[in-house]
Amino acid sequence: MTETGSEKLNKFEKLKAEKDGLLVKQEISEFARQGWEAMEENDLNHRLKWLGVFFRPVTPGKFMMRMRIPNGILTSTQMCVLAEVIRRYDREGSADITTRQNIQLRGIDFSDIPDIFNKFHKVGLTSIQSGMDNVRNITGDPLAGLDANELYDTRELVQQIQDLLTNGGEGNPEFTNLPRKFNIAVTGGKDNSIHAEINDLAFVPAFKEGFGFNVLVGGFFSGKRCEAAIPLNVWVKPEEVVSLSKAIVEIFRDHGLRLNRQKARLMWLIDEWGLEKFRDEVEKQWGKSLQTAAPKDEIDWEKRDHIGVYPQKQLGLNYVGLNIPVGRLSADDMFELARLAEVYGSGEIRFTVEQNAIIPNIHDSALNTLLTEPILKKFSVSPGLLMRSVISCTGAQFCNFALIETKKRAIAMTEALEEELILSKPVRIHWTGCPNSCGQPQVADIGLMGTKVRKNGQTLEGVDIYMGGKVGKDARLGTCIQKSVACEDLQPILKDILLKQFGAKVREQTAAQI
Ligand code: SRM
Ligand code: SF4
Repeated sequence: MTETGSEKLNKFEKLKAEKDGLLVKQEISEFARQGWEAMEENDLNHRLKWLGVFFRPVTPGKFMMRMRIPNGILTSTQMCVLAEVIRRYDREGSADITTRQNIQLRGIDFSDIPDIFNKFHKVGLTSIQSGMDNVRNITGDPLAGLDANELYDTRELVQQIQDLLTNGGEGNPEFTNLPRKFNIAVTGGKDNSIHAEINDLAFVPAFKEGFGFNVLVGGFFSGKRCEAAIPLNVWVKPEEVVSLSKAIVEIFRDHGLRLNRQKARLMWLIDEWGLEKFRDEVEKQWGKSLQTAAPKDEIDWEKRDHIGVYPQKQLGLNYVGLNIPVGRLSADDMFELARLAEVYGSGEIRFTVEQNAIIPNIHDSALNTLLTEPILKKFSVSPGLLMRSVISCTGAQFCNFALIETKKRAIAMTEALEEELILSKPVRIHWTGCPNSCGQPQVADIGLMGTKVRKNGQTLEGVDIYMGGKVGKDARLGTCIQKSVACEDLQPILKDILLKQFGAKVREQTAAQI
């Protein structure tokens, strides 16, 4: 059934129609003066997210701020500003690197928010339009401009798309009422380092008339349905990426389905129209003829995790990938990363979708000293083969959707398994606290999705186990292979999977054999 404007709107459509989310930007100083307790419910719970400010029902009064870090790249000055923000809140202040190469800040007092926005503004940071029905942080190749094998440096394109959609970070009312969230990724390397296949819109390198990108559309995860993106049969030149992104977001904004929020992501519109009509409408909106896709794309490599020390394309320079277990940072950690970037590199820090950090532009002569820095004990360049790949969403500590605690559990389980087993290769284990799949269990070697299980008459925290996710070349989504495992019973099950399917060996046995 096709939707019409006269049919009943869902509650989010109503609240957006009553007042656009971006309008709270004008009101934030007054809100902060009066206190969050005095705010109207929809402003507090929903519209603040248009500014990247999230009320956390789990920690009322302690807010989360979600930034936009295009291509996952920050300067050390920006990192210090973010660190200063959370330092005020002592132990309650923390930050997380997210699965979209981004940063979220926690423990924030509401009354400080106008001042924090001023601080962001001074150093070119923005948190605008990072939540609710907006385009999320735009991901790009974490090695852009560093990798000798890259085909295209994605940094400028990603920044241009963000600037267009957010009006240079100030907020753009043209794109603040989408039917639902929208994810965009641009990759210029051969290893699909940003999971193109799980974005609503992705550009992957491909040659036709010179270098350009094939376009994928409709990838998404939700509690109801998960789909890998499909080829739109379009190839564009780099200089066309921004305008095509705009046209596709406009199509989604103007025609995306809005009645049922569970069926509002782009793929549902593609289903309703069919891919051919969708492509035709994109062409009309773009106002130019679309070229058909290049016959093959250039995603030829297995995905790299960037942990370790690697030479850059610039002779004598290196990038160092640090493992930040489950992405969690304290203010001190952030100051320290900023210091390392300044002392040893060029004052730049990058994030990956694996919730890790990269410090680029380190001269050969500075490498050895950098590797003796104490923080590298915490954020290792050569972590265990499970720790280097573990990923976790926020989970019950701060997220009210969560069915289980994730981050602490992910670290404890990883440590316990590494103690028991010797691995011969990294195994990517992703934890996610509920079916929303922010921790992307479907792309993992082993994905763990939080659920509640009944055991001996009790309700316990548990997981559904996913396997078969493949990233990089020929990426595909994993599926659920076992449901409802209580977390207290999980370790031996994971051990068994690692032994039988990933070539792990029991530590004692190996020791005895030697
Ligand atoms: Fe997510 C909602 C955290 C990446 C699918 N996600 C949420 C909220 C905002 C729910 C809430 O209000 O509490 C979570 C905030 C919790 C908190 O306090 O941190 C949340 N999502 C995250 C992050 C922080 C997970 C992480 O630890 O890294 C990631 C932030 C990314 C960013 O910087 O913008 C995050 N979320 C994702 C991804 C992964 C990705 O983009 O590659 C997905 C699956 C991909 C996708 O969207 O297609 C994802 N989040 C969702 C969904 C399900 C969307 C749907 O169509 O149904 C929700 C729920 C919703 O939007 O209604 C959700
Ligand atoms: Fe929260 Fe669920 Fe997303 Fe985890 S997957 S951050 S629990 S919404």
